[in-house]
Amino acid sequence: MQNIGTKHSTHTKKYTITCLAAIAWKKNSLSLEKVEVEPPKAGEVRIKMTSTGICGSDDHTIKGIITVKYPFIPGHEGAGIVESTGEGVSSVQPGDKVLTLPVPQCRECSACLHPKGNFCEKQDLLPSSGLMLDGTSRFTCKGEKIYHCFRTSTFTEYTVVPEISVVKIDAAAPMDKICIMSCEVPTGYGAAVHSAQVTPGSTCVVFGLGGIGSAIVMGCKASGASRIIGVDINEEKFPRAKALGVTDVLNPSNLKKPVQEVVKEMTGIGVDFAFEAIGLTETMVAAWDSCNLSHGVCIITGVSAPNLQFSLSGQTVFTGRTLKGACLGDYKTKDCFPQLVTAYLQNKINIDPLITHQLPFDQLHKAFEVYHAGKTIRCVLLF
Ligand code: COD
Ligand code: ZN
Repeated sequence: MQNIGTKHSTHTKKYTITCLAAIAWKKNSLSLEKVEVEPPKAGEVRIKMTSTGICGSDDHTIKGIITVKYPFIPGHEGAGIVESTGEGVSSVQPGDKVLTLPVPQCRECSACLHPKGNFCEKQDLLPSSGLMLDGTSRFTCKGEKIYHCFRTSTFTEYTVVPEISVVKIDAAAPMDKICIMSCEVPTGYGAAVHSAQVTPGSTCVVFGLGGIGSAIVMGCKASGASRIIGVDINEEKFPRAKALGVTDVLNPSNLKKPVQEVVKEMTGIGVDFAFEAIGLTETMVAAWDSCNLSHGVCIITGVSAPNLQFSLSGQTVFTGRTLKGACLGDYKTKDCFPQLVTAYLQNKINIDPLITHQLPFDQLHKAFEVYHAGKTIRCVLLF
C-alpha cells in the first residue's frame, strides 16, 4: 500500500560538491581553487550561483578594511538557483530563483521585531565570524577549513547559506542581472527613496559615484530631486553619473577649498540631502558639513576601516540636521528584496544602466582589474 503518511521530503542531497571558487588566502590575495562544498545542514540552503556583482565591500573584505577571517570565499551580491535544502527549510525549495542576503532577516531579534530595524542580530558582517550559525564552515580546500563571508560567499559555483540569508524571487527574473538587487540597488537606491525619503524639488549631494553612489543618484532622480551634485576623484565616473541624473560634478582634488564649502556656495546654505558612498571618515564629515544647517539629512552608506573615528563640531549638530547610517537602504531584506525585483520586472525601476560590465566567473581577476582601474559602475560575474 502506498505510504500517504506525514513523512515528507527534506530535499537534502547528502553529498559534497566539488566546484570552482575564489579564495582570499590572506589580505590582497585572491585565487581560483577547487573547493569542496558540503551539503546544507538543518535550516540551510545550498545554491547554484548564476551571477554575482563585484561590490566595493568585496574589495574592503579582500583588503581587510572590513575585518574577516582568512582564508575565506568573498562575495555577497548574489543570485542563483536552490540546489538542495536542509531539514526544516520551508521558504525555498530546489529550483527556486533566489537572492543571497548580506544581512539576514530572522524575524525574531530586536531589529527584526522593530518596525524600522533591519540590522538583524544574526548578521555576520560587523563583526564577521566567517562561520555558519552553528559555528562551523561548509567549505574546505586542500584539507583546510575555508571561512564564509557575511554568510553568503557568492564567489563560488555553489554556496551554502542559512535560510534566513536567502529569499525566493519572481521566476521571471533575469538571472544575469538580478544579483545587484541583493546589494547595490537596495543600498543605493534604497538610501535615497527609503532611508532619506528624498523629496521632489530638493537638492542632493552624493559622495562617491561608484556602484552604490550611482544607485543613490538614480533614487534621488526618481524622487524628483531638482539638483544632484556628484563628487568623485575619478572623473571617468562623471559621464555615466550625468546620464543617471547628476546635474553638477565636483572633483575634490581640483578644488582650491574643501568640497563641502563649494557645495554650500553652490546651494546657498547647503543641500537638503547628502549621501556618503565611499567608506572614508573624511568624506563622511564632508557629507555632514554639506547639509543645510536646519533640516539637512546626511546618510552614510559606507563603512570605514575598523577603529577609525570622526568628529563633528558640536555646534553643527545643535542646529537640527540629521545624521543617519543606512545599511541596505533600511529595507527588511527578506520582505523587501523580492518586491524590488518585482518592481524591476514591472518597469518601475530600471537597474540596467547600473551594470556596465559582465564577465565569466573564471575571469574574476580581469573583473577586479577593471574595477580597480575605476572603469566600472558594476561588473557582474556570470557562472
Ligand atoms: N573622494 C571622492 N571619491 C572617492 C574618494 C574620495 N576620497 N575615494 C574613492 N572615491 C570614489 C571612487 O573613485 C569610486 O568611484 C567610489 O568612490 C567608490 O565606488 P566603488 O564602485 O569602488 O564602491 P561601491 O559603490 O560598490 O561601494 C561603496 C561602499 C561605500 C558601499 C563600500 O565601499 C562600503 O563602504 N561598504 C561597506 C558597507 C556595507 O557593507 N554595506 C552593505 C553590504 S555592501
Ligand atoms: Zn555590497
